[in-house]
Amino acid sequence: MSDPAHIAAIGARAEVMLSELGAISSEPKRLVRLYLTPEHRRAADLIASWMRDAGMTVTEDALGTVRGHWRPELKKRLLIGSHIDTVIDAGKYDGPLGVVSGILAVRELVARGIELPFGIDVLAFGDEEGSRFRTTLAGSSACAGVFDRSSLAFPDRNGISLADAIKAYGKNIDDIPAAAYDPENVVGYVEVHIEQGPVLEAENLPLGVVTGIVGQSRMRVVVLGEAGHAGTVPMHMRHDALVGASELMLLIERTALENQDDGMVATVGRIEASPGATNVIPGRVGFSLEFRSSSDAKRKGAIEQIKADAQRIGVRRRLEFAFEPFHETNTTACTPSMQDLLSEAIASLGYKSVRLPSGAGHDAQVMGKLCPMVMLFVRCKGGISHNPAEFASEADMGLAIAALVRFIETLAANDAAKGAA
Ligand code: HGY
Ligand code: MN
Ligand code: MN
Repeated sequence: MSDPAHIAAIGARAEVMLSELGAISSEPKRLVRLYLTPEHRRAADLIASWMRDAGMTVTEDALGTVRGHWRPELKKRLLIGSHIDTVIDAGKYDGPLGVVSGILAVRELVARGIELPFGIDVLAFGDEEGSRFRTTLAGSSACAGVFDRSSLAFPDRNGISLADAIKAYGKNIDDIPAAAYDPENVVGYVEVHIEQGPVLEAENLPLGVVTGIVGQSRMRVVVLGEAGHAGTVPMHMRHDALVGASELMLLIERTALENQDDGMVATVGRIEASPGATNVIPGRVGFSLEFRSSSDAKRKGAIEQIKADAQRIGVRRRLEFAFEPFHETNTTACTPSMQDLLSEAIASLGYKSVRLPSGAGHDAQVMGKLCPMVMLFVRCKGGISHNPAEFASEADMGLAIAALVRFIETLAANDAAKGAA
């Protein structure tokens, strides 16, 4: 599969599919597709139809992951996947590119009548972003056998629990354990994803091989002070929860800036102050906080630092700070031998590639707990993502799918050679 016209045609097909999928949104003016919603159902049905057209049988597990099975009779499975949920006001490539790449790679294998010693499951996970519930990576966690059942109680903003949403979607939480793969039967997991960063574009390269995915800690911080009359409470007598939260946020930024050698980042993405009136001193603030770093120790150290800072602010301002963690994943290395196979596959197409870490989280992080895992990054314009301006070219997507097919062929040849040995 090195004919440039054929590769270009596959990239064009990917673009058509991603545009069709990208049109499935709960809002007319921006892309919002949340886990276990009617939009998730419509997207899952569209993807299932593509999988069947490509010659796969289709099932869905208890967490709504759509699974396309090619050569279901074979015990050994290569898993290819990514997520189909989105952030709020998303781009159309983050996630779906990995599912469409898997489907088009299987189409290519079928078209060429290629025999493999393993079957392929293409997996479309419904919850990687964590945009609806505080969970994240729910679908891949179930496949990897590490699903945290306590997250079933997590409510969405309307108070609907994950368990109730799963039931409303037509699934049964009792079937969650059955979603787990047996590691014995899994050859590995590979995920094609836009880079969501500037490196490949800066290097003028279409593709990159991911060395590892940074660890993340996500939590909710609640600040309790005292609501009061904005006009009558003197400044020195206030216990203003929003000012206290703001002071901590500047220290959060400083802590991340002091840890740049590990690429530490810290973000407060969402905040609410109550009672939320112009003339009332905020008595309660809640905000989301996440830290990421290539060093797990540094990341955990930074969180302890921030808790100590909060303690000091609390004493001085007579505020209480509570930290409610809800997501933790350690830095996960991609399997070196699979990285090499992916680099060779790209080289066989006549392209150089770089190896680079991922600052973004991915389903691959969890799948790495189940089996050997690797990710293929695709250049994206300006490194922009989690933004409707997100863009990957047809040419680069075509190359990614060609490299994926070549990767699968080499993996099969190595597997067969091992088996023959
Ligand atoms: O947040 C992330 O890194 C991913 O896009 N969910
Ligand atoms: Mn994302
Ligand atoms: Mn993603």
